[in-house]
Amino acid sequence: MNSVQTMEAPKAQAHQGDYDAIVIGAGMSGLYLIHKLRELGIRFRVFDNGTDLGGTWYWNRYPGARFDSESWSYGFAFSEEVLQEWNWREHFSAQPDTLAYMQFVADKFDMRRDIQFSSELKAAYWDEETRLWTLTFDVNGVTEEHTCNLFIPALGPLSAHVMPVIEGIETYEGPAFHTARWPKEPIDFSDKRVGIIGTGATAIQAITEIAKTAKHLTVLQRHPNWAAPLHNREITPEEQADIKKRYPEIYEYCRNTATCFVHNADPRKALDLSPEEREAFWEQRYSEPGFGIWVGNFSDVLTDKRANKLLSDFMERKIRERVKDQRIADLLIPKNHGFGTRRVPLESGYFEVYNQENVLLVDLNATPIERITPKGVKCSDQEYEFDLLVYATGFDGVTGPYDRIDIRTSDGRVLRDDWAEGLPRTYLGVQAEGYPNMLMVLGPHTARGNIPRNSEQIVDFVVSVVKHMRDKGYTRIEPRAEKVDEWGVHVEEAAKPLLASQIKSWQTGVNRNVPGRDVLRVLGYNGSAKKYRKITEAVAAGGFKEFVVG
Ligand code: NA7
Repeated sequence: MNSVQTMEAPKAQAHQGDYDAIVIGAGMSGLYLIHKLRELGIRFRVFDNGTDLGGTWYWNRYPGARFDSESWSYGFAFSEEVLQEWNWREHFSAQPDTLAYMQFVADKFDMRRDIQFSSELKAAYWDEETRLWTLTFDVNGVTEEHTCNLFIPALGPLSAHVMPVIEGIETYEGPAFHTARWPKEPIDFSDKRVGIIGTGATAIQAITEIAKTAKHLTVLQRHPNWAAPLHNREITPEEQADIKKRYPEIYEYCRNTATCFVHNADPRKALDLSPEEREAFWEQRYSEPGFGIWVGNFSDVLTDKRANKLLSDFMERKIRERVKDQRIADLLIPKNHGFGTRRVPLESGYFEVYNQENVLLVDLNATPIERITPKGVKCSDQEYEFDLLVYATGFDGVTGPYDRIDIRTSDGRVLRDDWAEGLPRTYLGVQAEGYPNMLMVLGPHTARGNIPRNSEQIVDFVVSVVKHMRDKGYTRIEPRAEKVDEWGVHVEEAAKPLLASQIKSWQTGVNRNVPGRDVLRVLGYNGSAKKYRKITEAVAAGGFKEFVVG
């Protein structure tokens, strides 16, 4: 008996189940899990509701969809061969290239043989007696059940897309698509009057692209978002060679930043500097690619209202410089949040779109939508007719994908009820209190930023848990109650300094189209990705004493 075994729960006779582990989701996290679980040699299977792999990059194929993280910081780090063989075309890869990359990796390692597609998880039931999860899938209209000891949802924080709640939405007669359910065939906009609802990160990409060719584009805006230039361009052969040489260095750097991006905060405070010094720094950041203007800014701009106001004023001036009609510029300047307190969309000519003759911005605060009609959208002043209607209305973030599955236990717990209000109760965001053997990847209360880097940390931890259980012959794991309490307090404390914690967005769990989702919640871990990794590594090194196993 070693010290870990003294913490065992009473042993029960576990049943075998169809699999040792079932993974839900064949996105970046799911594919990395395939690689790692194969190494363990356990019996596992991945299920995904798409007809192919890709997750976010499979579903979000709307025009203009692309990375806001540097391509070369986003990919899988686990295979030196892939790193050397794959050539990213652009510094910020477009969706088709990213999907092609994921297919390349899947093909190279023959990953599809471990995945069952077109399988939507509807319910998951934990039976304490057998120590098995029974997962119920809808497979092209047919119900299928599979049992497993370990249930590993890798659902992605932004996979539950949300349609707006607008009267008459079902009456629209033309083609209409949510951006996360965009058709696979290309659409010709040149003969179309297009309407788009929403002005978040997705819409900002889609609007910029659609406006290039649309006969006419009407943007229906409720609230504007701040956006900063992406500065994308093709990767030169010299840069390609340099990137390939520096991969280990790049990934190591990312792993040690707060958000796993190649940008890190400048330790100086905006408020300690002269206006000239601040301005020069912000001009520099504004002219550089990527998220530097957001997460590579002065250390106080995301935590101190006065510093944030100065930065927001700078960004406002930029919008005013780029938009000719100052009445339109007024409408494009956010009034309900400061720069960086929501996920910052990166843009490639977004503001200039509003200088085009074929684009109209409708302010829904002045003229709210009354209903959707067979021909288009009726606002309080007039009806707009469209040949195509685009819903860029976002997601029920982080907990939404879990809420859509009927997850319950033989003790009578139901996850969506447990998480209906307040703070989801988790340990490290990997296990939800009361749900043994469910190991979440990128669940609530995990660090987020550059998603593959974040998920890599979590998958490494989850797989270390699985390995520990396999090595010791355990069939049940759940976190100790006091550890759940401690993690909840820590997560709340970590969120306090951030101005973003007070701003309504998907990141704070707010979605006005989802009943009950109008209250601010802490859904991420804001104590830095580096700290999160150190904590999980310490838990693993200490023999998982924070969990009750048996
Ligand atoms: P977001 O950022 O949640 O944006 C959704 C947008 O849809 C936002 O502008 C909303 O306006 C708008 N919206 C939603 N419902 C309505 C109705 N009923 N009427 C008018 N406008 C509406 O989602 P995205 O997909 O853009 O981005 C999500 C993440 O994906 C992004 O952060 C990246 O990480 C990738 P509102 O602000 O609520 O007034």
